[in-house]
Amino acid sequence: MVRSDRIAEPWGVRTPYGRGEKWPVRTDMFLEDGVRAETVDRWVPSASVLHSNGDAMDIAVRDGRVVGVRGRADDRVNHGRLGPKDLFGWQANRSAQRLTRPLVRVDGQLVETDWDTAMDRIVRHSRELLAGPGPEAIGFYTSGQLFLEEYYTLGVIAHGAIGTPHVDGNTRLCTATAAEALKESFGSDGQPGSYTDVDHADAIALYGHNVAETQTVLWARILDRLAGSDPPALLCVDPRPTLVAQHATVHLAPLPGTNMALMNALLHELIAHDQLDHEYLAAHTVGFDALAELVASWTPERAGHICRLEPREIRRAAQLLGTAPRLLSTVLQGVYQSHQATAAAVQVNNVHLLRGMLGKPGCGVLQMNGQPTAQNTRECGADGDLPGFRNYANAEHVEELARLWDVAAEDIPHDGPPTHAMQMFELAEKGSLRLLWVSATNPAVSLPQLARIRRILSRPDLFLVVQDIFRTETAELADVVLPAAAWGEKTGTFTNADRTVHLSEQAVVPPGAARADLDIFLDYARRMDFRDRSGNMLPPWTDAETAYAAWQRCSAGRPCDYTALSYAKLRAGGVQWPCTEARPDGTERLYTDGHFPTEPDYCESFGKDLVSGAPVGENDYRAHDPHGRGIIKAADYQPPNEPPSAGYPLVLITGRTLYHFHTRTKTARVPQLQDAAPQVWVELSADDVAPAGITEGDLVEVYSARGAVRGRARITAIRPGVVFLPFHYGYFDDEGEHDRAANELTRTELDPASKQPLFKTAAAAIRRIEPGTGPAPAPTTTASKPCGAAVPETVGGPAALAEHDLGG
Ligand SMILES: Nc1nc2c(c(=O)[nH]1)N[C@H]1C(S)=C(S)[C@@H](COP(=O)(O)OP(=O)(O)OC[C@H]3O[C@@H](n4cnc5c(=O)[nH]c(N)nc54)[C@H](O)[C@@H]3O)O[C@H]1N2
Ligand SMILES: Nc1nc2c(c(=O)[nH]1)N[C@H]1C(S)=C(S)[C@@H](COP(=O)(O)OP(=O)(O)OC[C@H]3O[C@@H](n4cnc5c(=O)[nH]c(N)nc54)[C@H](O)[C@@H]3O)O[C@H]1N2
Ligand SMILES: [Mo]
Repeated sequence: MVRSDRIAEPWGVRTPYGRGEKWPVRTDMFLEDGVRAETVDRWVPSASVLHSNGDAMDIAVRDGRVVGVRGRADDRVNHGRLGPKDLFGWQANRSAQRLTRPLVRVDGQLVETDWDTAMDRIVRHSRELLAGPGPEAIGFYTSGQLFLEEYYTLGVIAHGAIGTPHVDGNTRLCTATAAEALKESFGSDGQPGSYTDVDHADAIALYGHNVAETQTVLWARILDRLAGSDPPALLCVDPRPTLVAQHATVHLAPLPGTNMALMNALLHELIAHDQLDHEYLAAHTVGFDALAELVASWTPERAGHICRLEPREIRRAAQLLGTAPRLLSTVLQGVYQSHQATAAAVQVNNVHLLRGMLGKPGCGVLQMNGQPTAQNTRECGADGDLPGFRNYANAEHVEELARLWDVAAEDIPHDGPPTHAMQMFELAEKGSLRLLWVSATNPAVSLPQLARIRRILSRPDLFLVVQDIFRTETAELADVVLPAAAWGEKTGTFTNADRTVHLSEQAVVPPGAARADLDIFLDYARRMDFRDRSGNMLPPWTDAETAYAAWQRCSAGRPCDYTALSYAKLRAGGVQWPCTEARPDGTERLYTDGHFPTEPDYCESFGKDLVSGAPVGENDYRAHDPHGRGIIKAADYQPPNEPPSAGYPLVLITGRTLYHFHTRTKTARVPQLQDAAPQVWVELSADDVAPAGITEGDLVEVYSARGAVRGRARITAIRPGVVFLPFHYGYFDDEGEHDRAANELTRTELDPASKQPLFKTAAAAIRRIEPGTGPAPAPTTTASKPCGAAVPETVGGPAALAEHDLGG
């Protein structure tokens, strides 16, 4: 056992390996002071819920309390490794600020109450609305952080029992574009690739994906390849100097919002140099000619002018993509939350279709997820889509669900695309959505244009239910607050970004009267007395394992088939879906035979126009039946709708830092993590601060047409003309001030196809408020690394010492 400061060294020690070798084991562990592995009572299998990587771990329990975590050496995802949030994050569960009793609003104040009182209020309101305006007055806004069993239960309640079309997850803000891009190209959601592609790749291209900070263990895997023999070449497309950029063979820092121009130029180059797999194209794809025609004029010169990149750098990037024998690509928020999100994400799929690089070791596409359980929100229909990747526009798919749930097909809303999150807020703004039930998400900090969101959530005619583990900014606006059990206090499964399913079992009891989200949803269904056509309770299940069994039946025959994946099997470690009798050990890579789920009777979606977002009709789709081939879809570049201007000369982007998770309800309550990034900061380039006389640590104001945020300036190697704000800082621990949440500045604009908000392209300006008294409170170990000024290194000290064991 060796100990190291995992705040100072977030990725831990290197364990180099060569191409095609097995990634060595390194078991990481962090236990509370005074506890040793030998003195732990029980180890309970689970996986991380602070990102999408699915790092498997055992929860250490002593005297009925969580006292630490240890990575699982035998799990396919992490081979024992854990990141800083995995190692330290569990401490939030034990915070004295956990919600322990339901709250209801009485005379304007939230007061503690019992479950009967709180649930009765919700039931009374639901009944009134169902009897009056009807199901469409009720909406559910959920998460990417609950468990599969909870989403499926919520999905059945919303789609099957109530029959409202208004159900979505915060996955709309997160990976709606990933899902849409996979449907557009391959006919269904579902990640083609696998993390093991990192072990085989000759080149890895990362588009708007700061993997070093957002999936630290996946980055450790890449770092270990880079340290071994035959390291892969890296292409990084990101306007910030992330660690990925620093390790890249080619780093392109395009002007935010111009991904589509760049992608078309890269495709142009592949075609111009005939770096194509003609056999694969002919046998397994449709749509090549239209793409070739569209990108013909997209020379590196033309794109370079728009992206403000050197044409020769674009050529180098294309050369890297075009010559790699095995190419792995990853895509995340720099694409999904930027202008032309779906269109650009689809072009990454196109690179792989053109080069025939799918379904083979080292040749994956990872249209990444962000949240730990976002895949399940999508699979189970809690994002509005129908469960099991069923197609709302396919009558037989709707019938199939109606049979499974024993309800009438016409009672399952399927007239058009599901209501997306921002549309639900708009309906509430207009007064037609009257009950909004928010579970495991904090929209008062995470949605764009917060002043508007606060107004909507505060409307007297909106009955707001908030189900959370803490009293968040959103909870403060609620009519009823329900205290939920957290990870470690309840049982359920979830699926990471490479389709690996983990079981997370209850390790300890929840605090006070807090209850598992599953139990809360089922309690609501019972109190509402929802019934199926035969008069049985709907949903009929009673606990996590029976909910899971029902889900297995729902998934049967669909791309995300879980039928042979029992809890018992999952206790041994993560397994990738589909997992069926024919494939009892799961499936490492999809589409190994070049066959895609694009048949009209089977596909999840008939697709959309990438530019307008208009759905393609069934007849149109059938007329161009792809017959199981991959669909190459082209799109032209369009300039962003809010380009920099004289008044707002900078492009504002927002995102994450390594040490915090989202709105910090958990990570602000973990000393090691909070101390590493205690306050908001503003990342600026030296070129942009010089005229304003701003230096490191000065208090500056960033303002847009929507609002203003104040923070300390951090001067970095970010591309000139761009300002970056971390979006983590709400106001629950900041005396109610509204001047530090990035979303005060962002716009309500959505990608036309995925309806994902564009958190990464707005115009802004800066001004200096007052001189600083020291450096900005930003980490030095990450993309916020300072350039120029002498700033003390970010360290965690003795409290952040964690152990690792290379023994295996
Ligand atoms: N530490 C930590 N890890 C997390 C999370 C967290 O909160 N903290 N959240 C999890 C979740 S839910 C998610 S969705 C993921 C997100 O993970 P990432 O997508 O990796 O994180 P972001 O910081 O949102 O954005 C990534 C990068 O996009 C770049 N970018 C901005 N605009 C553009 C553009 O127009 N084009 C290009 N090419 N790049 C651009 C930014 O500079 C930024 O470095 O992280 C997951 N992991
Ligand atoms: N400007 C800007 N805005 C963004 C982004 C960005 O990059 N820039 N990224 C977007 C993305 S990708 C995402 S994913 C969202 C995230 O936005 P949110 O979902 O709002 O962020 P979280 O802080 O993760 O909120 C999750 C909530 O669930 C609670 N919770 C945790 N576990 C449980 C549980 O088991 N049960 C219940 N009931 N509650 C639980 C937490 O306490 C917390 O309040 O933000 C989006 N907003
Ligand atoms: Mo996300």
